[in-house]
Amino acid sequence: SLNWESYSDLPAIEEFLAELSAAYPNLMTTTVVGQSYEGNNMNLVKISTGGTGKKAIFVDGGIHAREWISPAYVTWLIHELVENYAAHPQYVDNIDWYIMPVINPDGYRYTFAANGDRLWRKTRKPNPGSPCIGTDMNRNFGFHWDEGGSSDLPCGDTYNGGVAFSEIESQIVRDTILSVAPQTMVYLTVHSYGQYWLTPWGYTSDYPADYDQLYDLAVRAVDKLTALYGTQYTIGTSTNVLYVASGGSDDWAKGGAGIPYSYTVELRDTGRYGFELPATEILPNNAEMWEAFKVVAEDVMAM
Ligand code: 0X9
Ligand code: ZN
Repeated sequence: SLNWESYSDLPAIEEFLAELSAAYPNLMTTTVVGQSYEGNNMNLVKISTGGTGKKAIFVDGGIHAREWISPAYVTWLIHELVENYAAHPQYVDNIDWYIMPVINPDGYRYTFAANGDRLWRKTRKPNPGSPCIGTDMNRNFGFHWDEGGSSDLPCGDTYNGGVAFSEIESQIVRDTILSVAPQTMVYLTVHSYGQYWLTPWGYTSDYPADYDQLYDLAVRAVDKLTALYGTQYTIGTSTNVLYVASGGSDDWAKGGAGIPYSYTVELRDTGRYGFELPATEILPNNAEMWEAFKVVAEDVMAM
């Protein structure tokens, strides 16, 4: 198992998923839903006690390679739901969880490689006619794609890919979400850093028609998070509290896939260490974020 006292590379995460699904076959299934550009597995974890017609929560992590605390939290979430199932069975008995811990596996591997780049963000597919590699998957989703806050230049760190869903990894996430969208009430995409709980939209400063509901759940979730250690999170639409950025997976999950509650969570910290968050903060980060996720799960159980 992982210990969350240090950051885990991609092979360690895959070994963790394989071991846990083998040990708890009645709770957890790991499926390879496709391969990345470089041939790494795109893993989908389903945590469920079976049955039909249950509401679902979809969680992904690692869309931005350098945001190591994201897979560290998402893998810990899997551990908490499965290995601590008996402490709170209601969260798995009543909800199907679909979790993709590392949706940009090529980039994630590159941030761990000796000849790589710790601060790499994008995918690793070469761009024809350019010396620069990679696309920002969080500018590559096809809802109001390329309507601001993304780069049309392959060398940009927020390169939108030239066309929506140019990246195989974005396509696989899109198709995986669509396959479970009818039952899915909440989409949570886990990033760092900044301590934000963000709602759509990221492509416009307009508010979604149901913003009051999105905001209400976010406030109650963040209240519980803050109650644990006092960590503050800022809540609001991506455009209004952060910046315009179109082509995000959160906007597409809501506007394209029709998932009503879609959030981007930006984990610790607020910039002291940024993407290079010390590993000693993994467990406290995870404990406080779990407080928020429980509020979300309780709401889904009542939907
Ligand atoms: O810019 C991003 O993709 C996210 N911030 S990060 O520092 N992790 O890169 C924020 C995305 C918010 N959602 C949308 N703009 N749709
Ligand atoms: Zn990010």
